[in-house]
Amino acid sequence: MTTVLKLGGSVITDKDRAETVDGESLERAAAAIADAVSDSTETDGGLVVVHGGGSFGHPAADAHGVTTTAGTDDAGAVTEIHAAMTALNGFVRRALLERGVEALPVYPLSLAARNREGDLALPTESVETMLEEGFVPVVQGDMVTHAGRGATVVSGDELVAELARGLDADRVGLCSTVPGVLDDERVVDRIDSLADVESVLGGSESTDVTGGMRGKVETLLGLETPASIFGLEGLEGFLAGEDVGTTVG
Ligand code: IP8
Repeated sequence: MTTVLKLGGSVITDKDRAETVDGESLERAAAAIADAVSDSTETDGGLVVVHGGGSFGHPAADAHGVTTTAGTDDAGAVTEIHAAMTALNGFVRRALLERGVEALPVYPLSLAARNREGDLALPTESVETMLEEGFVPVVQGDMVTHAGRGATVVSGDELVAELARGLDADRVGLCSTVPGVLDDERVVDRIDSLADVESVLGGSESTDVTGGMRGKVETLLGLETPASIFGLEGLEGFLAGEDVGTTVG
């Protein structure tokens, strides 16, 4: 069973304070991952952790006017945004390493690229070999070079989708700040098409250059593998193989 899990940037950072980790949430997520990696047969085929930008990547990208489609030719700007994400990647890996998880960093800037149509190419040999060797790859949302546009943002959600396809993953999970896609207070169990939930999918309140919940659902609907969106309280259950939160696709 190969699992791709995204830790939302807004889960592991304080989205309202620049470059600040939400220590309690990160510790909780790292503990759930460490338990799953040491105990659960669900993650026997390997676990890939992807993380979003939160208060690290998004303000940096916003300051340079860069999104997944608006690019920059300024290597300094690209490096600054990349460095913010690399700093967060370091916090995530440290929390995992402290719990005995053999976490290694994956930097899409040096690995992936977009063509003129904006399609992402992400070679997976490196991640595959990490998994075969028992490591847990920790992949950051990042900047990538983009044909004709310099470099653009690649969101953790896009990376999750590419990795799920490339690794033929069995399970995909997005750990978010909410317990699933919400219709008023109620968690929507299942989403099969965007039209089903158009009215309940709002934007994100904090600075988010990559599309909020609507973007997540859209990306996940394109996958063969059904994906779950859930909150931190659902992470242990997800890693134990349970259906938690909202299932998309
Ligand atoms: O939080 C964004 O990743 P996301 C990455 O998954 C950057 O959308 C660089 C802002």
